[in-house]
Amino acid sequence: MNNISSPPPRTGGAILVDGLVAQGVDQIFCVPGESYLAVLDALYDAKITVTVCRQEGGAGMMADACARLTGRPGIAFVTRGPGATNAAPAVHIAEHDSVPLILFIGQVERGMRGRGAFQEMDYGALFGSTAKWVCEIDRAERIPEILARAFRTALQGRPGPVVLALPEDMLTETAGVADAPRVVPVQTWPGLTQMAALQKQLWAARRPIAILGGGGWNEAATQSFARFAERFALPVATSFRRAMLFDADHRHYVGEIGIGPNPTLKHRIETADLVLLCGGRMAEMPSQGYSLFAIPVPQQKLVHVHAGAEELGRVYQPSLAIHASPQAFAASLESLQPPQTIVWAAETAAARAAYEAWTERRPAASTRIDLVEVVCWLRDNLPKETIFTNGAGNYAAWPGRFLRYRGWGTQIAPTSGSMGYGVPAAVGAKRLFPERPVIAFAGDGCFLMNGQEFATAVQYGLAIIVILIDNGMYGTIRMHQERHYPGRVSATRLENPDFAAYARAFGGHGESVERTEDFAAAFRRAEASGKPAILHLKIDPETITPMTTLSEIRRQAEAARSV
Ligand SMILES: Cc1ncc(C[n+]2csc(CCOP(=O)(O)OP(=O)(O)O)c2C)c(N)n1
Ligand SMILES: [Mg+2]
Repeated sequence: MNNISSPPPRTGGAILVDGLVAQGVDQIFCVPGESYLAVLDALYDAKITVTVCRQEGGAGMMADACARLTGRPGIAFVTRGPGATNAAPAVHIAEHDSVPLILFIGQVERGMRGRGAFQEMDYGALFGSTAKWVCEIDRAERIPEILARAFRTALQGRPGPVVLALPEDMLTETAGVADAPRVVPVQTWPGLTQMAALQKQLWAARRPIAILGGGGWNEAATQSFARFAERFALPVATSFRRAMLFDADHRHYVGEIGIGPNPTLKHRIETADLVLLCGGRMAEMPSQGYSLFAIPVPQQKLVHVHAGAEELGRVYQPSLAIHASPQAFAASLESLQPPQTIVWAAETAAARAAYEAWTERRPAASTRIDLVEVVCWLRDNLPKETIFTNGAGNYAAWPGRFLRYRGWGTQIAPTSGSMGYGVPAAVGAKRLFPERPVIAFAGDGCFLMNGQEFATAVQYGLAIIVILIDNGMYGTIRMHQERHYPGRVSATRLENPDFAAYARAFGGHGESVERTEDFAAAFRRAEASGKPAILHLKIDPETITPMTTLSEIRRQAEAARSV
């Protein structure tokens, strides 16, 4: 018997796209494939901005960047087999960095599955260890159910990636089903007992410090935490590449605990009597190779706040575990009362002074272009709302140390250390916020991993500015090589193109900058061009970190060998 109130039939492609609209999706990033033509067709009429990319890794990273800025799942569509494998880095990044991402993959027709059909793959096996959930939608009528669950899974608990495979013929079959309502993720609230225990531990502390990290924050949560830090005069550090969780200009901000941290900050955490770790996992990079806290029981009192119950006690057994999302926890902090006398107030001021000294401009280490000066110029001259992105490489140490990330939504950087992330992340961010300046830092190695997405920036008129830091090598690996195998340079040298000409060939603005004093004017010309731009900075390969040179690393390694 017909149900007279059932919605009119739609194709699977239309149900899916309407469902995305119902979830509030307004940006998707894709590389097309014949496996999901029905979705592309439904997008033709939809109120969704579609960005067609040059490689699926780039598409996934753009979606990931948008997710970091909106808090809603980033959406990428790719084709089966090679499209899916190309997108794998984005799924890994989203897993490591706790970013909600939904990757849709076209799949072979249902009746052909298991035959090894054209580009067929088992996505459960491929993404089984990285995605939070992998599912193949086998009937169009189940799309609303599975889509809603995908949004919930990506957003709830510890956020992360979900992969949905879409058999080609499922997308063309019709079903009369209604869209699921917009998912509002549940926030996990801390219990009153735990907040009271936290207050007690704070009142007993003499040298406390907070460390912010992880995913699932929003602007309001960062502001609530800042108010709490002010009321308690608490020093606040951020975890590896999570600097945007706390305004670097704030008098309680004391720096990032990541690669090559300020030694005084590291010491302060080591000698703290209470660490309030909020949202982060204290994985290998922030924990300095798992050496900062004793395992399994840290020497400091550790209050660990995390939205994923499975993360609490995963490595470190905390003195107080609080199963709460950053948003709920930050809101709950309003109820805590600071002690009448804050005994650590002078410590907070000292920690801030140490941060300021650490990030102070310093004399150029080389006569060639000086990255300290370049980054300090950017921090002094760009508006507060500027978004900075980067990928992985030693070049990222300069913005990591000398830039000031001034709050929510200003930094998009992979804690997973995935090269090639900075350029697509900048394209995604600029697509979302065309009015905000978006700057991508990239090494010569990093840039060419996804540099082709510069074409996407040109195609959509997205005037990102890439600061391309060229030392003619995979510098990070060369540094490790010199440490472990001094003088034996193997597979780390790069012969590079003229990157300024590359930018111009793509229809962008490109310039080489040879001297520090020419940077500011070149940057202003890049801005004024109104086009996506690359500023090609050929740095002295010797300046391998803000602290030391390649020759010095080699000399020390050789000296250590000869004793
Ligand atoms: C996708 C990926 N491949 C390889 C690595 C290993 N790796 C880390 S840094 C690095 C070199 C980065 O080179 P470049 O972008 O030129 O930056 P530099 O270190 O020279 O400043 C490599 C190969 C990685 N992190 N990610
Ligand atoms: Mg390099």
